[in-house]
Parts: sequence; C-alpha cells; structure tokens
Amino acid sequence: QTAHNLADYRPYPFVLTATRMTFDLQPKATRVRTALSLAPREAGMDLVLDGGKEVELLSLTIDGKAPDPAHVLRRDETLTIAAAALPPHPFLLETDVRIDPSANTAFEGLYISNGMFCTQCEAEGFRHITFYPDRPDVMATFHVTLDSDLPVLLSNGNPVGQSQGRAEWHDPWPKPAYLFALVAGDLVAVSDSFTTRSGRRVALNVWVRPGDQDRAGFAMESLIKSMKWDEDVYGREYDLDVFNIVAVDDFNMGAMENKGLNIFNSKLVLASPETATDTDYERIEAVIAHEYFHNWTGNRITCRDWFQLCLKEGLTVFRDQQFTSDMRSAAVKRIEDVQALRSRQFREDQGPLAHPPRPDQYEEINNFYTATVYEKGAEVIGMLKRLVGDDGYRRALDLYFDRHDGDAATIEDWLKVFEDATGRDLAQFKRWYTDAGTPRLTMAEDWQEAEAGGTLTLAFTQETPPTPGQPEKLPRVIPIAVGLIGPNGDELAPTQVLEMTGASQSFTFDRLGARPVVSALRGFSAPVMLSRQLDDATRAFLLAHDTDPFARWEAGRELALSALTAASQGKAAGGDYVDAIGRLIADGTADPAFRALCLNLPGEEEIATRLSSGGITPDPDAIHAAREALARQIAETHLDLLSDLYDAMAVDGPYRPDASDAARRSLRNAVLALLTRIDGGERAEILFGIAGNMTERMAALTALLRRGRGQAELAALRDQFADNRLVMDKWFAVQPMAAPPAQAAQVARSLSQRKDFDWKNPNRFRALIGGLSANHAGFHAADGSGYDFTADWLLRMDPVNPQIAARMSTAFETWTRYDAGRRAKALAALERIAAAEGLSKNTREMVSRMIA
Ligand code: B3K
Ligand code: ZN
Repeated sequence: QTAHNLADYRPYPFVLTATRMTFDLQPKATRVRTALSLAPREAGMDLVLDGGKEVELLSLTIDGKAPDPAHVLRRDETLTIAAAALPPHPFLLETDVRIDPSANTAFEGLYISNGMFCTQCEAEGFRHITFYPDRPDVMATFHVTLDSDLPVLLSNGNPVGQSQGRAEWHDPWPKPAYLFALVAGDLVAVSDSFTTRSGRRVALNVWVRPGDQDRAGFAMESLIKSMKWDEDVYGREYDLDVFNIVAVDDFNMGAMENKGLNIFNSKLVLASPETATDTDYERIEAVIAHEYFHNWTGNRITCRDWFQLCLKEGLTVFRDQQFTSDMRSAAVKRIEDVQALRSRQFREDQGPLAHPPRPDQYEEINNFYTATVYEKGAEVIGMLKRLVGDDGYRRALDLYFDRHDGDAATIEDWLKVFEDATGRDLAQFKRWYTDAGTPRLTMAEDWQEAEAGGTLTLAFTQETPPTPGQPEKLPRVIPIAVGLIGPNGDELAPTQVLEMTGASQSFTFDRLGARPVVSALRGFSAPVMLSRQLDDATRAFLLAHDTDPFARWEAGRELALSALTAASQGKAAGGDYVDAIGRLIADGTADPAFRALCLNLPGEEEIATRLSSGGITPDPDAIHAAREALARQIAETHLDLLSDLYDAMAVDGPYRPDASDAARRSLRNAVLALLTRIDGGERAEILFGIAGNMTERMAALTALLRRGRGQAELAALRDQFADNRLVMDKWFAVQPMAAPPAQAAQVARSLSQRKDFDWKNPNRFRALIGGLSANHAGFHAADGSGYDFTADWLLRMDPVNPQIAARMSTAFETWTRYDAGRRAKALAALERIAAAEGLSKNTREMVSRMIA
C-alpha cells in the first residue's frame, strides 16, 4: 500500500484546465480559496484529491452547491468526492481551507522563513496548501490573488493587478502543481532586464532581504548569461514578461524552478568576496543556470510521473554542465564533474541505496532526488550525445522541444526522439536508465609485431555487480573513447569512440609502427570503473604526454590511488607519484587549475570506495594515515619548489571570481595545505590575517585546523561574522570536517550545544552534521562516536523536518563495507533510528533500505 510502482501508472480521470486561487496570508491561519475547472474523462469515476492531514476543509461546492456530505470522504491524505455527486459535464469545484504556515517546520508547502511567506511544492508539497490532484501530469493555467499587508507579493507568471494589500498574477502556461510558488515579504530587488532574441523585453529581479542587495549582483549576472546561452546553444527563449528569483534562508535544498518565480536557498544567491569562496561563486552561477534552464527542460516539458524525474533533472544537469564548460574551462569542469560523480554516485551505487536513474518503485519520492537521478542521469545523456554526435544530438533536441512542448513526458518519449532523429535503435541503450550499478570495464592489450606494422588488440569485458532487486545484469552499450600515443609522446591516433555492446568485445588497430601507449576512456566517455594493467611508469608517461586533459589527470589520479591504496594496506609505495607530481608542479606552462586538480590528493572516501570495489575492507584510520604520510612526503620532497610556487601564485589586485584568478588561488591553496604540514602553520596564519577574501581565509583556516591549530582564527571569524548566517554555516562545517579524526565527533557534539546552533535551519544542520560525515575517519571512528552523534541528531530532526533527516541519513549508506566492529556499531545506530516511534515515512524508507 505504501510503495508506488511505475507499472501502476494510470492517467488522471479528470481534465483540469484552469486553477484560480485566493490566499489570505496570515501566519497562523491562512485561508486558501481554490476554484478548479474540471471535466470528467470518463463516466462514473470518483474525484480523488490529495490533501495533507493538516489542511482543514471549511467548505466545498460543485457548481456553487454543497454536495451531500455522504458523498464526501476525508481520509488522512486525500479527499474523495463520489462519482454520484459529480455532473457528467465540465464543472467548477470550489474549496475553502485553512492552514497554519507558522507551524510548518518541514518547509514543504507554505511556510514562514524570517517573517517571509514562501512555498516549496516539488515534489508533493502543494497538497499541504489545498486539496488538489497533486501529480505532474495534471497541468492547468493559474490565476492567483494574494492578500497581505506585506509589501512584496509574488507568484508565477505575469503580474496582472497590484493594489494596496493585494496582488494578482496570471500564469498562461499550463503547469503541474509542483511548479506553483508564492512569496510575500519585506524584500528588496536588484533589477535588470533582458531582451530576448525575438525582441521581447523581460524584467529581471533578484529579491533579497533589505541589506543584502550588495551581495546579489553576481546572481543577476549569472541569470543574464544563462538566458543568452540557452538562446545561443539550444535556441530556447524565455516566455514571460518577468523572471523573479527570491533568496530564502530556510530551504530544504539548493533551489527550485517554479515557473517565472525561482526560489533559492540564500547561500546560492548571496555572494561577496568577503563572505563567499570561489567554489560558492561557481556553484551560484551553475545553479542559477540550472533553475533557469528548467524553464524548458522541466516546465514547458515536464514529467508524466515522478519515476521520470531524471527526464528533467538529468537533462538539466547536463545542460548546466555544458554552460559551465562554456563559461569557464571545459577540461577543469569535466574533471570536477567526474570527481563529484565518483564520490557521490559511485558511492551510492556501491551500497544498499543503489537504484537506477529511472527507478520503478518508491515509497517517498523526496528520497530519490539523488546523485544517480541527477548526475548519472546527466552522464547518460553525455553518452547519448557521444554516440549520435553533436549534429544528431541537436536534431534530437529540436525534435524533443517540437514534439513534446506542453507535455508531461517519459524516458520512452525522450529515447524515441533520438531514434526518430538519428535512425538509431536505442533498445539496449535504455538499460542505462533501467539498471542500477556501475559497470566494471576491464581492458587487456595484446601487441603483435609484423613486417607491415604491428597490430594492437584491445579486449574489453564488462560486468555490473548485483544491486538491490537486480541480481543479474545484461551488457550495456558503452562508448569508449580511445587515443594512441607514440613512444616519443606524439599522438599516433586521435580520439575515436569504440562502441561496446557485448559482454566482451575486441577492437584492433593495425599497421602501427611501434607499440603505442593507450589513452583509454578519454573525457570519461562512460560512467564505468575501468581497470587495466598499467605500471606506474606508463601512468607517469600518460600524465606527462596525454593530449586529453581528463585522461591526463586520470593517469595522475591512478598513480596517487595506487600509492594510497598500497600504503593503507601497509605496503610501501609512493615514489613514482611523488616524482611525477614534482615534474608537473615545476612545469610553469601547465594550467594552474590543472596542476591544482593533480595536486589535491584523492579524498579518504574515494580511497575507501576504490578499495572496497576491489573486494578489500577499507580501514578508515589506515587510509587517513596513508594520505597524511603521502602529503607529508610530497611536501618534504618538493619543499623548495612548493614554496616558490606558493609565492608565484599570489593573485594581485582586487578579487575577481573568474576562472583564471580562481585557478591560481586553488593551486596556491593546494600548495598551502602541503606546506602547512612543514612550516608549523606560519604561512596559513599570515594568509588568514591579510586575505580579504573568503576563499583564502577558509583555505588557511582548514589547513590550520587539520594540524590541530587555528583556534585564534576561528574566534576572529566568529567575532567578525556572528550576524552572517552563511559565514557561520562555514564556521560550523569546517570544524568537525577538519578536526583530527579521533576528536571529530566530540568537536561536533560540543558545537551542537551552542546557542547559535540553530538546528532547525536546514543549512545550519547540514553544516554541522554533514561536516562530521565529510570527515571519513571521524564519522567512521572505531568507537562508534560518529555514528551515535549522527543518529542522535537524525532522531531529533525527523519529527521536525523529515526530508532533511532522511537526506542526511545517507551518511550511513556505505556502512556495509567496513569491518565487523564498525558494522555492528553502525547497524546499532540504524536500528535505534528504525525503532523510534512515529518515525517519518521518509526516514523509515531510507533506514529500512539500508538495513535490508
Ligand atoms: N527540482 C528541484 C528539486 C526539488 C527537490 C524536492 N525534494 C531543484 C532542481 O533540481 O532544480
Ligand atoms: Zn533540477
């Protein structure tokens, strides 16, 4: 009864054409009057509306008359009007309900944040506002009237009336309820405008709290760039007279693409050099773009049901990744995206929460806004594009927008446009959407000398380990981008894409003069784990010579991982990587961003994932020690080189958040982290004292905390920014994250006792609880202190905000890969959560999947 199944999809038996709503906004008792223009699709169907327990029905009429109460059935989550009470022709259903936004701590539906009314309706929040067919395939135009004394009153669409205490909005584009939004508050706007390529002028506003205007300019610039890019690259124009963005302090996730009224977590809008890091700036630009791009991929074409979530999310992530590559460095962006995919999605795929990009069952859809749906969903589109080529992709996308504008579509519809536009059969490719797990791809090389030139054979095999509910997997289509490099470092054969479709398959290259070095999986052409026999000398060769930036970085990464996995199992290693990295950092011609990416060692989580995918039980303390030792070895071996580089990478002049300055800072900060291991913190203390920007101050502070120092700097930061929530979130996050592992849980526990640990604020909760789980050896401390602390807080959060508790429970998603002692402690923590009385459906589903 609680599980939803893809196979059970049925169209809604009524057509809803128009929705009219009037809100009388009062903090404790908001009245919502709704009129729905409905028509039955077939005779004799009951009308079932969604509506949360807390929605109080005051009156209901059909074409102006109250139905016989015997025909109206209120259950916990629904309101049913029996077919007998409904006319066989179109009718108007009017309801009047009362809700209490001030009591809404789950931040789903209509709630209050810092005195401002706002909404979050995806996925199923609208049912907490009024009774409604709250499903994405029911789409209607909206006319919304807002009554309130607050000065700024916003909703979707275009403004159609404004008077004292009242505003009216009309959204002409039919939309599902999850895209509804309203905002009412004391807000100020940073405003600008954009003229679309067909000459329509759009008013743009970024709304923030008074005093925050000077931190909203970058968000506005990002919006304008996004609007232009979507016209240039996808031919997509904006379609309303206004586009509003509102920054909200209490928000369960990053941002939301409501039609014409995007609502953002304030941390993804507000930025100044003193308060935001380079990474924050890059994320703001990307998320503003992501939400804007949803206007076409998500809003104009939405999802038929929530199983299709990756239809809009995978595609929109893919588009925002393309945007960032165009705005910044494509090579750097690809490497960053692969790092994120490995650390979050591969991790998810490896444990009990693994699921396909298109799941076929869920209990609580909010638990499926995952790295698999988003980031793997985007990778799948990247593969499609590689297989059909840039022109094929463009034709398919044009057809998609043409054919499905105004639709609630499916993954089948999506694949069909690619088939129709390119003539390709995608039946096998579809497995990427329906199967969970990361394929393991193995490559073996065979070289045969001959007089006419040698022949190289690459033999591939693929295998995907079992995942929950999917014990056996069929082979997938894997695009493998390969290039060949000659012994002198010249490229012998440029990149070509090998298309693997079988469980094992070979490809040959002949008439080769000398045995080449193979550069495989260039650009990370498929989200797989590739294993090949390669000695460290060849990896070092690729790190020096590969022309593909991803493959080049990957060679260095493999060198580092081979040193780290060996050392964490007590074997000696490290030499080749330390030498190779020395050559790279000395190479002044190499891009600073690339050098920074190579100098940042793989994280402890990534090392653990690597070990466990090879069947080895990771030991968090040994991994931590191995990583520390390698960092120290690099610092000691290359001390002079590093200190010169540190001086050379200083950025002069006023702070600019652009890619080239950010690259220099990231290289310099990576060097600082190494040097702090040797210089007693001298450089980091100086940098913290003189830096005017948050990027350098956070880097210095983190380096100091990792060495058990930094208390004075923490105090200085707190004194300066006690009133700035976003900076204080960083302050809360960095301490458990950078604490020596044995102290991490204690550090987190004592921070949680502070008065300013405002834990009901999702950002603050994520900062502290997420800060600890980002400390791999700290969260997985052998005494179970990390598990216990986290479980205590999940239990406390669950009744207040189930979405946040469920989301943060993923800290435990890898528990099965550790040793028996840790497993027993993690399981005890999970069982303690599972046993809690009244546990939310969100957290219950997560915990039961994890202990299944
Ligand atoms: N679509 C929203 C996410 C909604 C999450 C609901 N729990 C933001 C985005 O992906 O753009
Ligand atoms: Zn999205």
